[in-house]
Amino acid sequence: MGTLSEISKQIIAGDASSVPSLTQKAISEGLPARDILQEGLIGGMSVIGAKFKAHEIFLPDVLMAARAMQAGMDKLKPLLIKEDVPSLGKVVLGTVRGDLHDIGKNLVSIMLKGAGFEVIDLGNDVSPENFIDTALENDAPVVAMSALLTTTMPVMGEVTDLIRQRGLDKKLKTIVGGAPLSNDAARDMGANAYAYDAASAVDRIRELLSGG
Ligand code: B1M
Repeated sequence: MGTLSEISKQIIAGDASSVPSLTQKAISEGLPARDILQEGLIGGMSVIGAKFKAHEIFLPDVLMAARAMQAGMDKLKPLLIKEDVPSLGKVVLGTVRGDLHDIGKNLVSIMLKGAGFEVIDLGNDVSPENFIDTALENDAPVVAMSALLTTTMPVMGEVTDLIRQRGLDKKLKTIVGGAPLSNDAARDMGANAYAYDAASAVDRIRELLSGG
């Protein structure tokens, strides 16, 4: 079995002790970081999502897989983040109120930092006020929000509404992402941009800051 398949297998098994060493092995074999991420780590987590949906596994299994995935991402992080690049601008990032899913958000953070953005990561379960106040306090022009639940997605609309109510829509731009989102949903909730994955979040934020 190839190293990437082995990584997926151990994510599915929720083995946080073997995933870091396997990720290191894949790095040493010269495999590109993006392939390790996409085929190894995200590949395993997709299987977990499908099994959970089909009631073949339960929440503790998902949690163990999430820990294993995070452990692998920690190994990969130095390869995705370049040090000493001039800052392209500040981005306030978080998973919205009521939502504890943070793996995708952490990936967005890694990709943004890798591209040279300064990221103020508020973690998960972030209130609309916290997103906006943090952006203002830090003079950050972009609020980037992640949601993984259909029930928490509307909180993103609360943030865009509040930005407009406070007359901040010229100053603050919003970008949304996460599994239940789409271009249409993003437009309906008044967000300035939608990104399907972490890599395209970088491109969309670049466009937002260049006025695109
Ligand atoms: Co939960 N969960 N979960 N979960 N979980 C999902 C999301 C679910 C689809 C599973 C399923 O039923 N198949 C389902 C949601 C259904 C729905 O709303 N439609 C679900 C559910 C129901 C729940 C609970 C309600 C379960 C319960 O308690 N009964 C509960 C909710 C807790 C809460 O948040 N209040 C819950 C809990 C959990 C755990 C805590 C156990 C764990 C999260 C651990 C953690 O994050 N630290 C967990 C996990 C791991 C998942 C699945 C299996 C995997 C999510 C993940 O990390 N994927 C997920 C099923 C699935 O997605 N297939 C599921 C890997 C990650 C890299 O992908 O986060 O999608 P993702 O990020 C992607 C893109 O979406 C995008 O970029 C990334 C790729 O590059 N992206 C952005 C994300 N944010 C972005 C922001 C951007 C741009 C792109 O710009 C700002």
